[in-house]
Amino acid sequence: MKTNQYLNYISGLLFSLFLLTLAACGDDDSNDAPVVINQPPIISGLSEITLSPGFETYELDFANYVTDQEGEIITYSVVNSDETIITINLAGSLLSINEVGNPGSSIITITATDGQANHEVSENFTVTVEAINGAADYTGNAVVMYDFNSLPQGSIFDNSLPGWLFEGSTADGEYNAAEIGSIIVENDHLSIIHNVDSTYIWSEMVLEDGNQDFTGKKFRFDYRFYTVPNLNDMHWEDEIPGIDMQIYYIDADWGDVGGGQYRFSDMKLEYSSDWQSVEIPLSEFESLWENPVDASAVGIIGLEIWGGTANAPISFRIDNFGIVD
Ligand SMILES: [Ca+2]
Ligand SMILES: [Ca+2]
Repeated sequence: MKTNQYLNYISGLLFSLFLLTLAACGDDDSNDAPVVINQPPIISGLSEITLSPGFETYELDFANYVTDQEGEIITYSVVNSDETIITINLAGSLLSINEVGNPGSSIITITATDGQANHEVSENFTVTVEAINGAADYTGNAVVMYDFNSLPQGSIFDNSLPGWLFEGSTADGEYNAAEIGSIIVENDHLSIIHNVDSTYIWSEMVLEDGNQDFTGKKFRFDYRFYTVPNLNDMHWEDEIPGIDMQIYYIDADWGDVGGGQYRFSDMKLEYSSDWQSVEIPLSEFESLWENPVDASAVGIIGLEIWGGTANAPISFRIDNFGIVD
C-alpha cells in the first residue's frame, strides 16, 4: 500500500467511525437497536351514555377503553360535573354511575396515567338521564281526574293548576312557599319533595260544579319512586310533629254533609321504580275532622303532606289523581 492509499484508507475508517458515533448519539431509528420511548396511555372508544329513569346503577369498565404501549398498570381518576343528575364511584378501573332521580346531563372526565412523568391523559363523555315520564293516561271512567299533562313545568306555587288550591305553612303558622319543599310539575306528572322540618303542604281541588255524588266510587292515583321516613301517623298540629300524608274528600262547605280521609301510613306503599296504581273505595275512608264518612256530596278532594326533614325527605311522584268508578 502506498502512502496516499494508506492515508485514504485511514481517513475513510475515521469517517465511518465518526458516522457510527453520530448514529449512536442521535435518535435516528436507522440504528440497528432503536431506542423505545415509553408512551402515555391512550383512551379511545368512549361515547355518550343515555340512561332511562329507574336505571339505579350503570357500570363502565375503563379497562375496556384504555391501552398502554408498555402494558403498564394504569391508574384512573374521574370528575363528575353535576351531582344533582348522577353520583359516581370508582373502584380500580370500574366506574359505577348512580341514579339521583333528576333528568339532565352530566359530564364525566376520566384521567388515566401509567405513572410516568407527564403521562396523564384525559377524555370527557356525557351521561344523560332521560326525563321521567308520567304514568300512562287513565283509561277507565273517571269523574274527576288530574293527569297534569300539558301544564307548564315548574313549582306549583308558581304555576297555578286549574282548580287546585295549594298552601304551605311552617309549624308556627308562617306561610312561605319557597321554604315548603317542592311540588313540581314535571313532564306530565307531579314530583313531590318535602324536606323542610315542621311544615305541611295542603292541596285542595275545588270541584267546578259544586257538590257531586261520589257514592260507590274510588279515590285513585299512580305513584313512583316513593320514599318516606317512617310514617308515624301524627299531624304536626299534634303535640309531636309527625310524618304522614293523606288523601281526603269533603263537601263544599266543609262539614255540611261529610267526607273522609285515608292516610298513606295505612296504604303501606312500597318503593317502586315503575308506576304503581292505588285505588281505595271512598266508603273505606276514615272520618275527616269528626265528620261522617259520606261521599254523597263531594265538593273538594285533596292531598295533604306533613313532615319530612332535610335528612329524611318525603319524595315521590304522582299522576292520574282523581275519583273513578
Ligand atoms: Ca406507558
Ligand atoms: Ca300524566
